[in-house]
Amino acid sequence: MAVLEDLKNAIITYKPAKAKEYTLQALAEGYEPPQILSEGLIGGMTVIGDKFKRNQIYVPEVLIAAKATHAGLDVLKPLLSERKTKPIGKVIVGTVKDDLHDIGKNLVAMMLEGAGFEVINLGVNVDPDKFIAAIKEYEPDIVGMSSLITSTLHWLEDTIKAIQEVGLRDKVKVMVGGAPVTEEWALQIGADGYGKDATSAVEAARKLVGAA
Ligand code: B1M
Repeated sequence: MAVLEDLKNAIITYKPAKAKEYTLQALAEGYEPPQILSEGLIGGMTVIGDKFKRNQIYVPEVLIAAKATHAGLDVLKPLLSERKTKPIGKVIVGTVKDDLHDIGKNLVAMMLEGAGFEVINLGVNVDPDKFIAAIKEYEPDIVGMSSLITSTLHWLEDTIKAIQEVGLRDKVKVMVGGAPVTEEWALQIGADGYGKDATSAVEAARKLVGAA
């Protein structure tokens, strides 16, 4: 467990190179990628989140911690997304307009890939038109949207409405998530699925494609 503690500390102490090194070391010591992810990377980012909330650290520090988290994620990504069979469904994911948070959304994307989905990641600050263009281009089974700040929550609803207005709503299932999103809100805005975290996002997606 020492290496996972070192990994967590590399994030808390803003050291991207060390985060990469300890992720590789944890793999070499035989830890499974999901455990490295949850105990090392998410563990570190949770501490950073608490400090940010209490104004003990500010945006620049959070950005370096996020960079450290991504350094570890880059190592784990190919392992988490290894797919041995035909995809069980196609998902496009994106963080909604005006929202730049992508760590959680990227985790969800990786876990979905690991569960056998083909994932098209549209990135951050994705406006409704971009979601619509991607639905037309990729014809996914599911559109997954992430919102991390209360001020961007409305874009979840606005994007669903926009998809409806262009007549594509019955062609795709919509799944939403992100820290301020609740299941109740998801239902209220007409989403088909909701994930509290990456694991429940995978469960929800499997249900939506009838694979659960
Ligand atoms: Co910002 N930020 N941030 N931030 N940031 C929060 C979200 C905040 C809660 C911090 C706080 O004040 N307490 C707060 C929002 C408050 C609110 O809405 N009421 C906040 C704020 C205010 C802001 C700015 C406005 C700050 C400013 O500039 N003054 C600004 C906004 C920028 C913008 O988006 N336009 C801002 C900026 C940033 C950074 C750029 C510095 C950085 C983002 C870097 C990046 O993502 N590349 C950042 C970060 C890192 C955070 C915190 C510290 C951590 C977020 C995170 O990565 N968590 C966050 C505080 C916190 O969460 N405690 C905070 C770890 C991640 C694994 O969890 O993202 O929740 P999460 O994802 C989970 C679930 O939510 C779920 O599964 C994931 C994995 O388990 N999930 C889904 C996510 N998407 C899903 C989709 C699904 C299903 C499940 O289906 C499709």
